[in-house]
Amino acid sequence: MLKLCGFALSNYYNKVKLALLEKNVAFEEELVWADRSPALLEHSPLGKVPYLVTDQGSICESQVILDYIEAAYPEKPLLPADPFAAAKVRELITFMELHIELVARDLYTEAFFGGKVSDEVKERSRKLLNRNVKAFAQLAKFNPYIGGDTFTMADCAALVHLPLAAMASKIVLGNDMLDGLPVREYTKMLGERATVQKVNADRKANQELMMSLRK
Ligand SMILES: N[C@@H](CCC(=O)N[C@@H](CS)C(=O)NCC(=O)O)C(=O)O
Repeated sequence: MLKLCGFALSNYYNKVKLALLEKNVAFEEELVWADRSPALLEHSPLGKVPYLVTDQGSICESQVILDYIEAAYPEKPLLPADPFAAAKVRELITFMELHIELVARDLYTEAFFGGKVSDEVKERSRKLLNRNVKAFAQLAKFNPYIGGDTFTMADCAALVHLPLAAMASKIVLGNDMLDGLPVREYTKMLGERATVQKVNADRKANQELMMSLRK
C-alpha cells in the first residue's frame, strides 16, 4: 500500500493527502518531521516533506507525487482529459506554488514560528505578492472551483496554499495580500467536503502535537 510520509501541518503534505482522499486511493501515513535526518534524506534529498513510498521506491516533490498518483490511479481523475484543459490546471498550480506560496514562505518564520524576517525580505515579498496575486487573479476562476466547474488537483493545492499565504502576509506585512481573491468563501465551500474535513482535523491534531513537543 502507498505510504504518505510527512506531517499534517505541512501544506504540501496536505495537498497530496487531499488528492489521495478525493481519488479514493488507499494509503497509510507515517509521521516524519522535516528534521534533515539521514533517514529522511534517503527518501527526500533536500529534507523536505512530503514523500510517497511505493512498491517501486519513494518519490518526493508534491506535484511529481500528484502526477504519479494521477497516472497510476486514473479512476476518479483530478485532471481533465483534454490536454489544453489539463495544462490550464497545471498552470494554476505552478502559479500558486512558484509565484505565491514560495514568496509568502519567506514570511513563515515570523508569521508562525516566533522568528523574525528582515525589512528587505518583507519589502521583497510585498512587491512580489502584489504583482503575482494580480496576475494569478487573471487565471483563477473560483466558479466555484479554482479552475471552473470541476474539482481538480488545482483545488488540492489552492485549499492548502492560499489561506496560508493570506494569513502570513496579514500577520507579517499587516495586509492580507490576497484580499482581492474570494479565499475565505472558497475555503468555506470546500470545507463542506468530508475529505477536506479530515485533512483539517488531522492538521489541527498535528499542530497540537507539535506545540506539546515544543514545551
Ligand atoms: N516543492 C516541495 C516543497 C515541500 C516543502 O517545502 N515542504 C516543507 C514543509 S511544508 C518542508 O519540508 N520544509 C523543510 C525544509 O525545507 O527543510 C514540494 O512540492 O513537495
